[in-house]
Amino acid sequence: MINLCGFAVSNYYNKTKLVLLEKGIAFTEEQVFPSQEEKLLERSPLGKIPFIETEHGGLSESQVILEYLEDVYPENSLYPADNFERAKCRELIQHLELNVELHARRLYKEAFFGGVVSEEIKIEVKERLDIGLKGLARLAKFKPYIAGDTYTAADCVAWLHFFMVSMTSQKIYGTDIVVAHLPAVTTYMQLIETRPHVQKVAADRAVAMASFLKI
Ligand SMILES: N[C@@H](CCC(=O)N[C@@H](CS)C(=O)NCC(=O)O)C(=O)O
Repeated sequence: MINLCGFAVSNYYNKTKLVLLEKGIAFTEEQVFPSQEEKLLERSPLGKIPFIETEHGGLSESQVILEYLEDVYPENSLYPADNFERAKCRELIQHLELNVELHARRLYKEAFFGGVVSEEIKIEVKERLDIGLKGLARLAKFKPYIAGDTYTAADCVAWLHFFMVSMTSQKIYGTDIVVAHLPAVTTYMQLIETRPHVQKVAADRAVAMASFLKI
């Protein structure tokens, strides 16, 4: 049985959890917070979450976990069958994470944790987000799913990261930068949220956010 470690505020934890749920893989959840304590570093090399524990050992990095789950549990695949379409799906995920979410992440301290981010960083992050989201707008299909007519891993990732980036940009810039670049996103988010497993992850996230974050 897979043990998923982390906490339900984290979009990367929720990504892994949603994939496990959508694929119908049995798992347990263990609440773990990131830290640099040796006890955690023995389980997660950088002290980050999420990580999973399997009968073969531990695994970190949500995308690596996702790929592992696809390899070991090919049923209920979250990738298209065609090789090129699979690659396009992974391309979307990579752009979402490296060129959008990772930049927005620099603002989370002020958006969610009561900290302060300098004006300089806010300006720099806005520039990066504009470039990242413009690129994503060229790739995203919304027909009706982000990679085309099938629900894929890219939707699991997009739904989670769009939520965080939208909320962050509204708090920091007073405007929803995701909607500004991707007007179809509002209808898209509503469509994704009709899925029962998405609703379960959203409900758990709401409970976790209310207790952990100063929002
Ligand atoms: N690339 C990693 C990102 C994971 C990540 O950044 N997790 C955050 C929580 S959302 C964390 O553990 N942060 C603590 C830290 O950066 O030390 C993945 O995909 O799993």
